[in-house]
Amino acid sequence: MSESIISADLVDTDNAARKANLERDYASLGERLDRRGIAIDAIRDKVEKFAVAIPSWGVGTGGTRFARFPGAGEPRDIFDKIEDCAVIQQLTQATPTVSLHIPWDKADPNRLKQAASRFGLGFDAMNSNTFSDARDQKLSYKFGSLSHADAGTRRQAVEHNLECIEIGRALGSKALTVWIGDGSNFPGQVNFAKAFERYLDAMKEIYAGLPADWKLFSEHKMYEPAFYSTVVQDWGTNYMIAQELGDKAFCLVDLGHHAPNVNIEMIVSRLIQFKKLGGFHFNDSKYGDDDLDAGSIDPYRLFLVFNELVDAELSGAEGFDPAHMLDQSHNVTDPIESLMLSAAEVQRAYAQALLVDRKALEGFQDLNDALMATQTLKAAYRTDVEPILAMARLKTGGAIDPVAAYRAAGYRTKVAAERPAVAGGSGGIV
Ligand SMILES: [Mn+2]
Repeated sequence: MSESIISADLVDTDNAARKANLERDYASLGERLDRRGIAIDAIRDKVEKFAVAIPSWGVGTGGTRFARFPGAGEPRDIFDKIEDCAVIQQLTQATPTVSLHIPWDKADPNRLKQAASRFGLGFDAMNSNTFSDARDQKLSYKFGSLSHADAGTRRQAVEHNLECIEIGRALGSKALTVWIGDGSNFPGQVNFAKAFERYLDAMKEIYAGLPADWKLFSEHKMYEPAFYSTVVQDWGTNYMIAQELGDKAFCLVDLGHHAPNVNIEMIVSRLIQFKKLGGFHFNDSKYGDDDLDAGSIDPYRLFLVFNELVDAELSGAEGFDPAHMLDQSHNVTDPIESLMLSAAEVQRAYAQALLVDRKALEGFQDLNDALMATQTLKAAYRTDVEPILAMARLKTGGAIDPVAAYRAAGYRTKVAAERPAVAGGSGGIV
């Protein structure tokens, strides 16, 4: 039995005050879904099993290149971060794993394992960092890492990734995510082809160090920190990388790493079709890589992404098993509250996508009935599935209203007293 950080009695009391209304709302939604030929309990079962990983760096306050305004009671180290992740999991029952970033979260693997298992948490993909210089690092990544012109710098970056795999092995992780900041700020600064060649050679060395049951995720990003060209700039380049490396290499789609208006759901479909979709970093954006909370700006786009995922799931697409993780930066909210709500937003998009009448949709597509086809998607998207999400949480031991229970518990005030503010701290947007 794993430990709970928030008192179970407090969660029970909060749930008890909301349970009768939830049961009425659930029954009413169940009756309406039944008319559409959908069994509400079957949808709830699937939502209960749906999980999204928490990035360790997400529980700290983020920042922009202008400033970072630390919040109260910020985690001081990875062990504080694991406790914050445990709170999120306790109240949402949707986030059973934590994704570590090395070297930010470097610690004795046995201690890390113990700390996580105390709360029943596991470890998701490992993340390497060759986009900033660690203290005592011999060679700088100012001008790149895996694609750097200097062989010694590339070697150092490869070895760091191999070390991440070693740490991950000890923790029971099964994947390495590689995102690099390599690129250029001026036309002519870098030879595109040579830089990509060097990157591929370096990635092949990392791939060779991958255990048989691991996956390697490469993550594309259009711009930033390089503002003219980026080595792994889009899904096309990412697909070439995964193809070049082999069967254990997959593309990771971070929703914020695309130009505005790019049709991300279509990218997802293509990657599924060619068996190279590795997983997601969920977040939302208005202008660029804003790293806002998942579903906060364009929940319909999130739904359309899940429409593709559910289509693949229901059609039994071969090898389809994408990883789900949140990757967002919290500048003005309590990160724990944002992450709890974002996990629910991802589940909401999944639940809504499960409601799409796929047989009807296919019929309208065959008849070229564009209006009814799009209305079929809208009918699913318009359905308020909140009672399904809340019931899934209640049934699995979480909170009907996670933010209300969290605030009632006074967790932030408590940790603010125990964790004195530290200057700087490790943040980061990847
Ligand atoms: Mn990311």
